[in-house]
Amino acid sequence: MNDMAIPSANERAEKLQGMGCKRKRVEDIRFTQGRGNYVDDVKLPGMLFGDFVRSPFAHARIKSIDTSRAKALPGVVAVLTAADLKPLNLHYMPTLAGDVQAVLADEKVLFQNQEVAFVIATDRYIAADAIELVQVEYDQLPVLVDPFKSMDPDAPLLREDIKDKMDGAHGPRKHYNHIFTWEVGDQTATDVAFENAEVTIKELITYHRVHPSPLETCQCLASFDKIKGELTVWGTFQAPHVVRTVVSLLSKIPEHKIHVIAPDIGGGFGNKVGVYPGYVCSIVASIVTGLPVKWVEDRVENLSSTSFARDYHMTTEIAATKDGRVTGLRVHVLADHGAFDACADPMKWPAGFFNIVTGSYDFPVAHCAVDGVYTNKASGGVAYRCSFRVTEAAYCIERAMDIMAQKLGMDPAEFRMRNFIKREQFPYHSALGWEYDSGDYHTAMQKVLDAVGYKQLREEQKAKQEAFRRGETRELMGIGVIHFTEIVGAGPSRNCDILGIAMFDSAEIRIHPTGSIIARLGTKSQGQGHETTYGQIIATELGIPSELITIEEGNTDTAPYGLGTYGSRSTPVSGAATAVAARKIKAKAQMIAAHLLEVHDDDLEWDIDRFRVKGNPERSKTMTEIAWAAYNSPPPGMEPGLEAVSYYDPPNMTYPFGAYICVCDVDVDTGEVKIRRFYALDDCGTRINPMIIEGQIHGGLTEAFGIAMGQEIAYDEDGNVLTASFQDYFIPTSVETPHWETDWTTTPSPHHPIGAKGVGESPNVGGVPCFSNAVNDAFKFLGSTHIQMPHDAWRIWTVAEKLGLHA
Ligand code: MCN
Ligand code: CUM
Repeated sequence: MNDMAIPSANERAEKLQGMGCKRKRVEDIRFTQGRGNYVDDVKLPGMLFGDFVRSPFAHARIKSIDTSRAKALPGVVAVLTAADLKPLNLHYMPTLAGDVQAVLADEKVLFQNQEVAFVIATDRYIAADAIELVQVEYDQLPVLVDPFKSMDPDAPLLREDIKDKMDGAHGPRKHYNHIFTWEVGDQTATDVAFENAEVTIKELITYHRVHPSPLETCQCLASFDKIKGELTVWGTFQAPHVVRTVVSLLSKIPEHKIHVIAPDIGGGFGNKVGVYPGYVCSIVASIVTGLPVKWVEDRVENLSSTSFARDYHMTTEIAATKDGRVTGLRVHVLADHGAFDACADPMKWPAGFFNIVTGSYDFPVAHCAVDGVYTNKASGGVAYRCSFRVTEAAYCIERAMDIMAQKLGMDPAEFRMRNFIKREQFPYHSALGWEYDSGDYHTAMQKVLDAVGYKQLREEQKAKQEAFRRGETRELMGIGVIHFTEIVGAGPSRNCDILGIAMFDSAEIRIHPTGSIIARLGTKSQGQGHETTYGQIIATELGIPSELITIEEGNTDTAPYGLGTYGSRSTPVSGAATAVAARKIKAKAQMIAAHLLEVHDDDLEWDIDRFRVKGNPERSKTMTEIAWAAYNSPPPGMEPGLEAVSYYDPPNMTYPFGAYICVCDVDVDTGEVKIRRFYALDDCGTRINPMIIEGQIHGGLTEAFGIAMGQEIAYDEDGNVLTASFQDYFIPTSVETPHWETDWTTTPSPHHPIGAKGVGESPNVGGVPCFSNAVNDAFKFLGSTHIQMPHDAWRIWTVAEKLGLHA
């Protein structure tokens, strides 16, 4: 080869558009032109439509269901009720949390808008008309809305189906409305720490009920081919392979005869992890009718019946010394799970990874207990950019650290700095059982404090407080400071499984003879940009330009088995599998190159996109040349082809972190909070695509803003859901959304092949406490310790009123 023909290293590296490049999102070419292919775009000949009859009551006995008028409507093909599903043993389905959930209400309903009957018609409008014709007679029962009353001796009995089952999926139940108690840490040592503490705080910190509300609702299309005995299901599934396995186990259809396809997904945010009655009913309806059956939720159904998030009531105590060292943490959580425990957690973790609640701080001892209870509300629990309850844990510890700093009379940033886990302590073993892989919290926090001019901000705040006291202004200034530690990337499979399915993940890479690539993964993008970023990992590992790499996900027939996308696990797990599979290919490529160059393998070195002979760099073979040879002239005795698959079981999770600061101004007369500045520094280890990371941060912060400042799934005392449309449920638009400033440090994960940690949920985990701390900080000098979220204008006005600021 002529060395004049070899472009410079820089030129070659740039051409790859590999890791670290702000490569534009390839999927956006179709999305921005309206050419995405979502479930509702899939249309099959003879397709029927299903729609649910739902309960108007939160708790009632079903006396009778009369479907005759609905069935008589022309175009109605069938109406399913629990009575039809019972003989198939499908009127209940297993939840991901070891409970069961009614597919169609059996004898009683347990929350408003619960599924009661499924109408199947030739047309979506006919189905909608027919549900009005199904007559259901109810006897109303006393409603249980307040989780603090769930375990009262005279509380209404909700789950008659399991009333005698006093041994739940996670140990003994204390009451008929109790689900589980989950405990971690050293209770005795923690009690001692509190007895000896110089200073303690205790506060009930509630993270209210919210909903992930992706723009595309949950939907599916089931098509059973009676001749072949094969079932194809298109659906909004964050974890398509899990759906296939579970459907096979429940339906007894052999797994190879089930094809699950998750096409483009219009946002998931955790809402599309769970299994919903709509999926089961469409599949049953297709098997019964022999025709394809589609089910598409509307907005009200999505907000009121599919998995909510949070609803954690966290009684939190910190023990500390007078000079501001934390000595113990004690948390008791009351978790409102609604009518069924349908939390999407790894099976052994009924409260997710809530035991990350010691956060970024070096607590010598801690104890945490969680009690899950039933109420007459929709089920669900873990969803919404949450990393399995890390959102709740981060909110809990970050509010509590502020409350303690206030009691100590210390600056909240300084108090955090004093208690951070130090860089040299990693890998760090937390009091509640985790091994944090890597971190450098002081550097991150200092960078943010310097960037925003923290000292000056505090001085300005002080001056404003004095001016407020003098009556010269009606505005209060708040500064929110937080530092979060995330835990993402489940497995390892020894700890983590879903319904017994171990949590690893996968990548398969195939290089074609001309040197272009198709790669398939076990994860499933819902907007995160996987088609762009996995290609970048492969480009850097294999020296083939990103534009020559197609990334495919979501078809269980072609993708290797994987557990899907949630808990920001794609990069930590499938990203690692991608690098490992690429390295397997590279090892074979090296042997081929050695053969072509007639040297020993060891005499070769990798150079961006080729192997070259050590000490003789003009002698080289590019990956493209090697690919051709792999098929057409492999070394004697070597199999042709150039491909590899990796099933990657991570040795540990990854622990991304970040330091955020929010500055706000509160108008005490209107209750309005203006976000003046929001500065977010994230560390997710090695960064694959800085632009996509920034997009993830912007999106997650916007959702955090929504949650902290107004979103709430609220119920009245009769269990009517009050916020089941976008008129009542706050979705920030560009008008309300603050300006975001982003920054980063890079602390690679030591156990991940490319050092990357997940990032998709970080901004929500850190964002919510940061907004809340800012609002709380504004009122602190007036003696307020903790204001519950959401911080919308009327609630803030009420706080000001109670503090006597309107006199
Ligand atoms: N990334 C990167 N470098 C890193 C880490 C991540 O460039 N060190 C990139 C990844 O390549 C990927 C994106 O950032 O393109 C997110 O990666 P990761 O953190 O691994 O998270 P997942 O891909 O597993 O996404 C899941 C996460 C979750 S759990 C929720 S909930 C959420 C989120 O992503 N839902 C989203 N972000 C979302 N973004 C959109 N647009 N839509 C959703 O539904
Ligand atoms: Cu918890 S929401 Mo995401 O894990 O799909």
